[in-house]
Amino acid sequence: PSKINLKDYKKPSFDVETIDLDIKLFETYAQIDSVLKMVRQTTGDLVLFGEDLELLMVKMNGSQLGTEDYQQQAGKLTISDAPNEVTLEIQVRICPQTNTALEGFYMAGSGDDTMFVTQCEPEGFRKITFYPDRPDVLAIFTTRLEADKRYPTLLANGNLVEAGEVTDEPNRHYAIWHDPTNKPSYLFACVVADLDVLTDSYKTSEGRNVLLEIYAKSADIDKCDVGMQALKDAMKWDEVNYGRAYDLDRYMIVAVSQFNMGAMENKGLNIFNTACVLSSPETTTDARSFSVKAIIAHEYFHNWTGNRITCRDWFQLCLKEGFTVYRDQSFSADQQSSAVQRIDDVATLRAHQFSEDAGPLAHPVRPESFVEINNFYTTTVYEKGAEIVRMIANTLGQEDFRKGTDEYFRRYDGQAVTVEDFLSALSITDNKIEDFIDWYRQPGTPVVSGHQNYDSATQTLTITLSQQTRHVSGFDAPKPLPIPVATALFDKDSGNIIAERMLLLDQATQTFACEDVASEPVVSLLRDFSAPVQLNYDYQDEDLAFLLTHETNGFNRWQVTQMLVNRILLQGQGSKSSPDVYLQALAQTLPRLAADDAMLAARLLDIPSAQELASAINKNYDPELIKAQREALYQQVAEALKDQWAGLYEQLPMQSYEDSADARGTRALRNVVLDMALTANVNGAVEWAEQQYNNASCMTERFGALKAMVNHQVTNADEYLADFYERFQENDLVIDLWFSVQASADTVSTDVIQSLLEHQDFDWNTPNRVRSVISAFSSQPTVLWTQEGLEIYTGVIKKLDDANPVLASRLLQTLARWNTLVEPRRQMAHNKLLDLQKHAASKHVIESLESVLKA
Ligand code: HT7
Ligand code: ZN
Repeated sequence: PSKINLKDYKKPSFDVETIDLDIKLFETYAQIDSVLKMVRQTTGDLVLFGEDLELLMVKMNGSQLGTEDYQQQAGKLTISDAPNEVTLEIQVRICPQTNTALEGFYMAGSGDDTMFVTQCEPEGFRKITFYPDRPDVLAIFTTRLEADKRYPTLLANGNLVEAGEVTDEPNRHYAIWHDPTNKPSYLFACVVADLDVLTDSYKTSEGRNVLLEIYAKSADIDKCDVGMQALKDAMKWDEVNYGRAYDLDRYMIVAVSQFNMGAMENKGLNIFNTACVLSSPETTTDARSFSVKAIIAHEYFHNWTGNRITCRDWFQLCLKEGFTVYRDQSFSADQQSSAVQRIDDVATLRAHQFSEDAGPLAHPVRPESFVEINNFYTTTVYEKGAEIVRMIANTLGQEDFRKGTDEYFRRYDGQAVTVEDFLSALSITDNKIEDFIDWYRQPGTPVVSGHQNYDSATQTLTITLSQQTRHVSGFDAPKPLPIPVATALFDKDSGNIIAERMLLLDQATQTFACEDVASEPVVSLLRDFSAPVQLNYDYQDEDLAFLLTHETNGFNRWQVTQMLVNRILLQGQGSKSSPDVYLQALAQTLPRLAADDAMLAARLLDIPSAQELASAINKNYDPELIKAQREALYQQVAEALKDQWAGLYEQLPMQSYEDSADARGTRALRNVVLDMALTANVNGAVEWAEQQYNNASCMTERFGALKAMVNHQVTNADEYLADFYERFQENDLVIDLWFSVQASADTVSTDVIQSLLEHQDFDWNTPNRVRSVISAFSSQPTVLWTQEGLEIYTGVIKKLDDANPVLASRLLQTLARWNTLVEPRRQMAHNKLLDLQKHAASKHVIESLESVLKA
């Protein structure tokens, strides 16, 4: 497969002014007729992309073209010497009924329960018809949909213009939709289905009355209220915080159970994975429900950051994704404790992005080349991309950042632009942020090391910081990046902050002097995680314990516990700390915090995941050792605080369900306490779990109890699993939880995984179900990295490679860190990957394997 390079970007020779699409869906195929009005922009051939299409007819300016009039090869249809104004009429046939890749136009569901939906980002539109399917070609779309009346719901982007019966065909009907906004083809969407709808409305700050609709299967329509409220909250939030109002009269969301990712921001017609839009207390955990709200907001925010201002090419993906993730994180921070939001965002970044950046899949936030763009919807593009926007926003300050974003929207509305355009608009008040471009270009996580020196004679504290980024092969030698390090000095006696500063580390090594410091303070660095870096500061354990008690901001307190835990757990990797200081500090902090902020208290008991710990180990990573150390520390915490669990559990009684931050905090902490109590064998803890399961008012309580019982292998765990299955067997999303709690159990074996894969409810065509077993299983490295574990895992990739390459390739990326394993696991993994390479078929899997194997 051939590589595409950022440096080779060329403007398209033709623009499309309008496209009229006529999509007729029949029993076994669909026929697509399109009319494209195109105008020449520059010299060159007229190029259309098309994949898996049966071309029936093509006419140019009224004349039918023969095969001698165009070339068709490698997914392109090329017409040389086309006139400057062209009307193309194209007729193709496609087969959505057999499209298992879930890209383009595909059928979801089976038997009598089917629906048809599209997924066009990034390059799915070319599987619907021939088209200049690239994000810098913007056009006005009119879409006619025609289908059997068995599918009453016919939706496309924009406004409904007309609907009715098809003449002489009593069982068929049609609808015509017109989207007045210029959009790239990746934002096209249509739906042919039989769905119910939840309706609401929103009046924008500009006075527009917007009809809001969430479409779902009738059995799920009662789970759409949370999403609807989140949509209205997001609309309001974007008006208040960015001055952005919605621009169409209708905003539709459709829930579909077979979907490769979370959701898609198609103009005026978002399509959502059911897991990311449906929510009800009885069936959805608090964590999931919170992420439903965040994803609804994320897709809504794309209307401005992505749809109205889009990407010039797919290398600029972070332009829309990084900024939109930053926006959804800020929205979520306004919906709950901002400290907890930051904790969760940073924990995700550290667990996934740091590990990606440390391995063979490391790439810049703006990649410079790719074979298959689907392989670059990564945590680096999304989450590290968001961190860069956050650093820029903090560097500019709230007011200037707002001026900059206003300028961005003013200057580029309706255009397809680049990261440089974004930075130039943001620089309107001050060009100090232009150096941040290097963050987009350079892969690898910088390591910031430092120490301090206090001179009592001059009352001066000097902090020396240096930065180092590993040289990722294939890229230029790394250069120093601008790293904002938010810093506070704490007086050791009073515990108060005596000075706060934002240090800008933009050279390899720098010294910062703080004057008039009466005695040596404890320095708190990288507060609120002011940059996506690893921090290695010369702390004593006692300094960290001090900060755990005195830090004013919840995020920073959590960060300190994580540093302590990492020092304890990564002893073999050169750090040395005893758990005593950590345990003492926890024992002191927890009781008060549990009463003040239960959610934060729950987070303070976090022990980094095996995956996060592994990301810091570059050689001889022994999954058994890390697991044993994690478990030992968990056990130590549970036992050190053993006397507190019963009291705490009682302090957090089960009450009737409420969706408030306090209630969610109580539920989160209660689940952690329950697990700790089971770990420490506290008397009666098994009964607490049983009662919590039986009397649960919501899924967070019920699932928390089930998970704890399964992980601790309590005697009746199997009965509870059976009960859970029975209660919820009609609900696919809950059955996903049932699969995942077993597949991710601390005690899971490959036999269990095998039997889950053979279960009657396992379904290879539903990514949620595949992930509920396979991704859950990959969270247990001691089982994954074995002969049998790898056999299963790579077997799944082989099986999906042809049917759903996007999913196969994403699952494969989880194996990227094989090269850091201790022998013989490393060799075993290497052999399995080489074997997979012999069978690899899709360019998605071929490209990912090539990168993974170059480790
Ligand atoms: N912009 C979307 C990214 C996306 C996607 C979504 C669903 C299925 C396949 C997809 N490929 C790419 C989602 C987002 O970031 O909002
Ligand atoms: Zn997005």
